[in-house]
Amino acid sequence: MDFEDLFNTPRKMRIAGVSLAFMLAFPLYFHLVPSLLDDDMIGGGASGASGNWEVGFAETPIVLQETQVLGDGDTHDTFFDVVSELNIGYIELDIDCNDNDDPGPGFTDGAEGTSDVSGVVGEFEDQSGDGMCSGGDSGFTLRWDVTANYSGVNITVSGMSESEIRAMWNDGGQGRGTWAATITADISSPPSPLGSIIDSDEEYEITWTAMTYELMLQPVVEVET
Ligand SMILES: [Ca+2]
Ligand SMILES: [Ca+2]
Repeated sequence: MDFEDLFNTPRKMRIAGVSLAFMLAFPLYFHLVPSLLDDDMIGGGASGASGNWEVGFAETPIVLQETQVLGDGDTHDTFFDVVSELNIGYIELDIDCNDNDDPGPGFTDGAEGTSDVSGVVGEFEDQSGDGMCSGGDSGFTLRWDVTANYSGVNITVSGMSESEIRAMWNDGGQGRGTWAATITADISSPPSPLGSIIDSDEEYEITWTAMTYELMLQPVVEVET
């Protein structure tokens, strides 16, 4: 079989062409793949490899909402029982109110509150807050990070293994139990010439949120050029 016999029909030429393509493609493939998955990613086992990662947070809020109408100086105790298999990013208590009972400006009602974290697993400090009932996102908000420095914003980390990342975004089983707070109403009424009370109360919307999340990890593959 001389050289010409290899290419003397269109079929043989096609086969020769395909063979040539594979001969070129395979070494190129095996040369390229190790650099795509560089040493950091293939060495050290699945959880021990360190490299660059996109870290995202798939958040699911657990929400409890209640509404209370309170007179001046009245208090209301509110409770939020938290159970979760997922990691908890933070716990938030938001009090909103909108005093529109007064005929003119001024005499806006307010809200005060103090937490009681004694029924919660973990090291949490009690907080207190207050704010005016001027509508929108008024009132006040208390927040506790259960996962340290939790923001829920996607970031890229470098030089860390998957297990190190999972250890960093972890609530350590804290934040479960009963979160509690006492809300106190501060009602302000304009003077009335007839001796009647124009504004005697306010409606407080109480919203507890436990923001749970699942880590979304994606290795960043850097193609060397
Ligand atoms: Ca008022
Ligand atoms: Ca009012």
